Amino acid sequence: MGLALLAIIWIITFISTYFFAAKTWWLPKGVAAAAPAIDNQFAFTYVAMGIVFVLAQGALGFLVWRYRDRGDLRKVSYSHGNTKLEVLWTALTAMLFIGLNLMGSPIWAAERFEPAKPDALPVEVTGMQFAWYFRYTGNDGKFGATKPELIDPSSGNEAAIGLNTNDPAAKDDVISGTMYLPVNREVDLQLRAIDVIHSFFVPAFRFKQDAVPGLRIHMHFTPTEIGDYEIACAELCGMGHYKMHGMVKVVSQADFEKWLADREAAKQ
Ligand SMILES: [Cu+2]
Repeated sequence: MGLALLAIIWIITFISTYFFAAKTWWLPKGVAAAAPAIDNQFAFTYVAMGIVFVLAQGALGFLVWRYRDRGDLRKVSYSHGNTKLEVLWTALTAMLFIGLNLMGSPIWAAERFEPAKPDALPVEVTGMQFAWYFRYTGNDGKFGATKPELIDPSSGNEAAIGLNTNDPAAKDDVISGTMYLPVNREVDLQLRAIDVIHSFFVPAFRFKQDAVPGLRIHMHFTPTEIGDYEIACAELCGMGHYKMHGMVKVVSQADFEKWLADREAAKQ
């Protein structure tokens, strides 16, 4: 019986490890400036945890077999554990956990807490059940005011985010259901949510941040490759959560300016 358990534990361990290892990479190609560092962190965590998993499951199978019922009638002695070993593996686990956090947090903190570059493009992202809206400042470089009482999700773009069209700064604001970004230019993102918590997730940018009602959260990142990338909501936000996705189109600076000018012209 002990041997059968050992075999089952080891077989499950090695088969599941094989399937994880055989799929060498789990994310789409990274196309943002911070992506290589995040991928390194991801790969390191993945391999370190894989080794821990295989060693722990290997030891479990071995010990199940080693201390199997041998059918003799000797009195069983109960062990209260081994303090030295417990201190050792608790310390090792803590080191791994805290170490991974220390390694990873500067990558995220740089996007979150360091200010964006002065020439960064300000883009406001508003999440609502169940759509994303993207707002650009227009020529004045300023976002117009919004008012909660003007929010009307059932109507078009401007009212959906509660834009106060009487504010002069709001006149040239461009609002879009698709995100356009110029390549290789930093984006100064401002995240808002109208109703519940959403999470703005662009796997290709390795970027994920909650959008929280009542907060304006600043983050910044730099897309590095022209292309279309998927946006998903990564926070279970209601019945329509599954369809709350969008596209970000990374284009050349010239194409971006043209798109913005066309949108601006369409407002006149
Ligand atoms: Cu959502």
